[in-house]
Formats: sequence, structure tokens, C-alpha cells
Amino acid sequence: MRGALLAFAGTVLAGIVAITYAQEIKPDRAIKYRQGALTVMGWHFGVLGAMAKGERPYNKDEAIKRASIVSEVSKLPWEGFIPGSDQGAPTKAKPEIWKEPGKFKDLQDKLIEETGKLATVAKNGDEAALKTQVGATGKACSNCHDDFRNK
Ligand code: ASC
Repeated sequence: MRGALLAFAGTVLAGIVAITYAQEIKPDRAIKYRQGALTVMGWHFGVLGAMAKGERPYNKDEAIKRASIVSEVSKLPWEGFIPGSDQGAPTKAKPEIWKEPGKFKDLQDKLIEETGKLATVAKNGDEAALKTQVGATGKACSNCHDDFRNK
């Protein structure tokens, strides 16, 4: 009983902390945060894209490093899309993000799934398979951009 009460109190406290913290985040910080994460992802994915296109020599260790960064960082930008952050700093985010949260979340999940596969494929060291998965991952990027990012 005491344990259950403590657990309940902990949950309530965590909820209050989360709400307070969310309220403290100003839209411009959230916008810069998510853009930072997306820029980091684009930087490392760009190297893999260059490898896939033969503009850069294939290198297994480098592919592993880049793909694991992309995989981890692909989980990060989304908490920056807080309500009210459709403006507050220059942003290409479309208002649809906040009107169709389920669809936006599905596209995030799809990206995270594809980047997870990218990291696995990179470790296998199969250059052709990497190339295919770079294509699938890029498609997950652009599917979301098509609906939710202004040009
Ligand atoms: C990149 C990058 C994107 C995606 C997208 C894939 O390297 O910065 O936004 O790939 O162009 O279609």
C-alpha cells in the first residue's frame, strides 16, 4: 500500500515537473533545438548518401559510425515540435504538424525504423545492401518533408 502510494506520488510529481518544464520552453528554443538535431542527422546521412552515389569511397567503419549517429539522432528532433512552435523563429515546419499529430508521429516512427535498419545494415558490411537502405531511409525523410515541411 505504502509502495503504491509512493509510486503514485512519484508519478504525479513527474507529471508536474514535465508540465512545468514544457511551459518553460520558449518556441524559439524548441525550433532551434529540432533544427539542430535535424541538421546533425542531415550531415551524417549526407556522407552515407555520397557513399551510396559513389561520390565518396565506401568505407565500412565510417558507414557504421555515420549510420549509428543517424539512428540515434533520428529519435531526438520530435520533442522540439511543441505546441505553439509553428512560429517564433524562422522555420519551415508546416502548421499541419499540429493538426495531424497522428500522421506526423507515424512518419517519425517510420524514419526511426528505417534508420535502425540502416545502422544494422552498415554493421553487416554489405555495400549494396547499404545503398538500398540509404534509399529507403531517404524516402522516409522526404515522405515527411512532402507533407510537413515547406520548401
Ligand atoms: C539528406 C537531407 C535530407 C534528406 C532528403 C532525402 O541528406 O538533408 O533532408 O537527405 O533529401 O530525400
